[in-house]
Amino acid sequence: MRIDVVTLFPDMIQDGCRYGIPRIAQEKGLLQLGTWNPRDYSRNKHRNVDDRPYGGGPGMVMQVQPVAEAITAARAEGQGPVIYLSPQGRRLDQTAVRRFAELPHAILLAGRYEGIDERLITRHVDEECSIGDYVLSGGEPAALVWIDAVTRLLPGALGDEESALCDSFMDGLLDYPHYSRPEVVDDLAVPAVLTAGNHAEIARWRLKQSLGRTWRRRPDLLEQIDLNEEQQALLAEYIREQQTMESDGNP
Ligand code: 4GX
Repeated sequence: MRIDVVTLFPDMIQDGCRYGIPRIAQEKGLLQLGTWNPRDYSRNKHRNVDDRPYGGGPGMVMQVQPVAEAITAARAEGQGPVIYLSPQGRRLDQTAVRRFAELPHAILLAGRYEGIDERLITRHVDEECSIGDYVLSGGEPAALVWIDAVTRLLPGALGDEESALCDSFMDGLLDYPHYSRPEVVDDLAVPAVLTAGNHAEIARWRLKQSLGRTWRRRPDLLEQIDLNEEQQALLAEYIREQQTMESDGNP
């Protein structure tokens, strides 16, 4: 996959992709990363790329011409959509990440200042994408989130192909708890089922924990999926055990 990022801070993107999976994906040739700085396309002697908003008000707006030309330059690198990172976009979730990971090319537009001229969106942006309902000071951290989530799904990027299949969200559920050595930390022991070596029981326990945690912490996610009979039975078991603990007065 090739990803081109239009940004006033190309080093933020390049440096952020020098770690972890995005780094490994680049080293393996699975990810090609390019950055395009609108400032390089400014016709202003001070290399300005912003101007005051029509209608007044605080802050500055990114100008059409330098951003449009940076996008045009990035377009020469592939056929992918232009995706503008903004809180007005459709929320990024794992379903969208899987869809993006199938693209051979994408151009990410990371804005600064109070925003970009709306006509850039009208003419040059194919899709708006939000990483969550909060306001960043620029699109670059959102672009890095996008790149990280997408890159780890590129075939061969994780090394251990099973990891992505076992992900939290693979079945639309939260992750189960993980443990490693030592067997006891302070007064906290590893759940006995994980050390007993019955792999069917371990899988059953993990699925039950995933279901139970999703039920407790993210009931909105449970509403989006249809549980099969095994899953319904395991969740019922989890809820029953939960109620038993409450009436026992145990934590
Ligand atoms: N998920 N931001 C975009 C620039 C901007 C400012 C005002 C339009 C209007 C964000 C998010 C996000 C901050 C990126 C503002 N654009 N991006 N940037 N949440 O907060 O993606």
